Amino acid sequence: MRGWLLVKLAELEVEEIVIPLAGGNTPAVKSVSPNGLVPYLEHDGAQVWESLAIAEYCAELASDLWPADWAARAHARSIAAEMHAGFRALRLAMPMNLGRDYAGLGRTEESLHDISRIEAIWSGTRARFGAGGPYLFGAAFNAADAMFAPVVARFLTYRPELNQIALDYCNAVRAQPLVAAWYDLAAAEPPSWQLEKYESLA
Ligand SMILES: N[C@@H](CCC(=O)N[C@@H](CS)C(=O)NCC(=O)O)C(=O)O
Repeated sequence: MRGWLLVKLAELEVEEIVIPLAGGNTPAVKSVSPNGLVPYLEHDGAQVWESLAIAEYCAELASDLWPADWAARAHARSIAAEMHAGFRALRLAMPMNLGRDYAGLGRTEESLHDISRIEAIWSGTRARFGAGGPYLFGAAFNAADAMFAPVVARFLTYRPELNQIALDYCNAVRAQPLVAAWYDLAAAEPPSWQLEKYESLA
């Protein structure tokens, strides 16, 4: 989701190759991607993997993916890097599955700790840089928002208790046209792509 959003935001001309995941170690992914994971981008002779590296690559071609102000840009890079490297407990307890209703599931001590840190990041960023629009840095949905989009998707599926700032932010991200398009694409996936371990949680 992150890589796709970033490439779309930067309007790169790419051929999309969709590989149904096996839930880890998918052979078709391993055979094409250097780290054996998606997202993986090939563009104009460059090979880029890891979503944060894809964010930086896309921002070289579309500089407005990071905020123009240097302090805001530093903050955006910091929270994007924190997201990229962290929140493992949240990821494990609330596996991403769009459009499901798993309200109340996945609330472990560790995942709730991650969630409160995310609330603090979103509240602090919105308070300092978010005037003028619903996203982390205001009116433009940028690379930091794209990096947090899968967190939003988890919150919409598992519905942990969130403060109003986080709830409003989740709704704004869900309504963003590219995010909405990703949800539509996910809803259109054939049932054979679904993984039982993620479908049997409710
Ligand atoms: N740190 C990597 C994480 C990528 C990752 O975990 N990708 C998962 C899907 S979201 C994957 O490729 N899984 C392979 C599989 O399920 O076979 C990034 O940010 O790009």
